[in-house]
Amino acid sequence: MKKVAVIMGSDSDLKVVEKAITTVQSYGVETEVHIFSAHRTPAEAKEFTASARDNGIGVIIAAAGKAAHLAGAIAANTTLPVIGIPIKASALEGIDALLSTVQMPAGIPVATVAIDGAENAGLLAIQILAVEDKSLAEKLQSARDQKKTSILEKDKEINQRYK
Ligand code: RP5
Repeated sequence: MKKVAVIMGSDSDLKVVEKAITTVQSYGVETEVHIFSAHRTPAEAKEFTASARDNGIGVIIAAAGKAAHLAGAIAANTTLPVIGIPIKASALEGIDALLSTVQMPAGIPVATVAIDGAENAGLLAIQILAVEDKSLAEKLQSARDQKKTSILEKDKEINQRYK
């Protein structure tokens, strides 16, 4: 099975990014985690990305805050799908990172999740791998079914409580 690479621009992003890592791993998919920065370690980011496909990576998650060009810079060097997580890391509450990550010019797409949306980034990576993997698709469906059951139970409970 292909691995999911999880790249963050700084170790200060880890408290948010960890949820993407644990979400991917909870589906039994291996992760490869790195700190690479588009502006502090651009050569290392490029070298990793250019060889990612040959190294068994299927999807890359890239998280960064402030002027967050990491996901776009990574996407420039691979045709693997890249998922961007804009991190809330500045006085602008993550809007800066959201716009920097999501507003990619045509030709180099980055699938951007919500500000600090690490869990959805992990789930989207699994959904991409599940296109070719039936057992992953079944696990995803079963997780959704469990969530639905729990929400319906909460609905019953709240409905009773306020009668
Ligand atoms: C970005 O700048 C990183 O992704 C991080 O979100 C932000 C701040 O980095 P540090 O100054 O905390 O290392 O490149």
